Amino acid sequence: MKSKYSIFSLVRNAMGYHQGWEQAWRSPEPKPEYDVIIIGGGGHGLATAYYLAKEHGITNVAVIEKGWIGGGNTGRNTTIIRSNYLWDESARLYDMSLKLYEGLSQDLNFNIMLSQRGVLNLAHNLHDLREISRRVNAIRLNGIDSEMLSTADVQAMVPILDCSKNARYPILGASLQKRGGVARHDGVAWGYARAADARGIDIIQKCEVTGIMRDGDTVTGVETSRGTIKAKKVAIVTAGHTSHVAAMAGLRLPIESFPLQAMVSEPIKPILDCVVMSGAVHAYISQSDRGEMVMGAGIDHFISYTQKSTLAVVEQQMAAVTKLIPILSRLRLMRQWAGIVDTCPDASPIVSKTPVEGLYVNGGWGTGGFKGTPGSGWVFAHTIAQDRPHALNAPFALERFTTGALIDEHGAAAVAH
Ligand code: FAD
Ligand code: PYC
Repeated sequence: MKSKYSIFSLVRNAMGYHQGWEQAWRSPEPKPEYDVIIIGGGGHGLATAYYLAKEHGITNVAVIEKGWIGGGNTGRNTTIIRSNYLWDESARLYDMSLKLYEGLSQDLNFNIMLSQRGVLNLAHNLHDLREISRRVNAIRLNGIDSEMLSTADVQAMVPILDCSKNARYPILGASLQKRGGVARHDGVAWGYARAADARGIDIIQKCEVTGIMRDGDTVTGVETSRGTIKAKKVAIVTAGHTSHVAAMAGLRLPIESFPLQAMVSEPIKPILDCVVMSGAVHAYISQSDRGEMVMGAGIDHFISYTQKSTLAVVEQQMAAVTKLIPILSRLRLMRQWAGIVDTCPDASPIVSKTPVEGLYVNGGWGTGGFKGTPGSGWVFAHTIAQDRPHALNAPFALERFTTGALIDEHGAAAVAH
């Protein structure tokens, strides 16, 4: 069959300043009322909308986004995907998410550029080595791929790492999850948006939720910068602003918000074909398909909503990264940015019903929610549709902060918090 996309149409489109381009999703006016309103058009909100339609046949749904879809943490993260979490509850949720990622391009008919290039976590001392091997064993007991590498294995896999005996950060070994890797973050948001729109979901951008309406203990809708919209159910999926938006409904959440910074270098030829993380030196690095070295740090040390990047983080970050991979000292940095991440006391997310009937919350994914996007959307859609959690997200309910059944994943969050 002859393709409608010839070289001439490519040139015409390139010169045409988007005129005549097919819209990937509609831009509808808000309706007066929906069955479900999802506040937040990041990956998690869009995935929730998609699975509400696909798995539960609920399509009278609006995703309300104050800026543009994917403009929050979804478009600011460093795209690392993995499921090497310690506890059974997390292992099940994150690995289900990874499995969804593995079929996502086909499911959405949109290339999310998943690249399972492997994720390495370095051990720099005996304590790291013991901790990492304990983790590898726990992960394997959950049926998830994970293995230990020796120093020689690490050196063979990443020749540019300084694995010498007198290195500033000696490398005694590493864990490897081969199924881990990266995916195109915008692609995930766009893919879900397109597929949700095709199933009738309204995606409403440049519309800020300014209030959540209640009648006694039941939610009734939202106030927005474009007027009041009624809804039978409202879902808060506003990473970075979860506690602030929940407070609009009178809820106080155990969440603190911090900036998390990352940066990329100028593009260079391929030199690194896996993801390298080091919890001990709070640094991680991968190479994007465009050739940029993508590097990130731990969270800033203070609570803030400023979303600013700082020189101190570049200095710390580059000091660590150039000791790990000395040849990078010749590179120029190109961009640096920050996102605001919501962290819970146990470094695990909240995917839950709330004490307000018809109000649901999905947040607190901290520094690690990109990998959770498909799984989070899937279980949250189930929770909203059935008004009860799925077995996979039941342990991540708000109640754990009163029962004490915390899921401490500080070690798995590793680099970041
Ligand atoms: P977001 O994409 O932030 O979406 C929330 C949306 O809500 C935003 O678009 C926002 O504009 C909107 N919103 C907020 N308030 C309102 C309102 N009042 N009305 C309407 N809309 C509102 N995770 C990983 O797994 N791997 C990584 O490598 C990784 N690296 C990271 C690096 C950095 C620098 C950062 C900042 C984060 C990183 N993360 C990573 C974490 C990950 O990005 C997040 O956990 C995840 O993207 C959260 O997705 P989300 O859809 O919940 O949030
Ligand atoms: O969760 O893998 C992760 C991660 C890496 C960098 C920030 N978060």
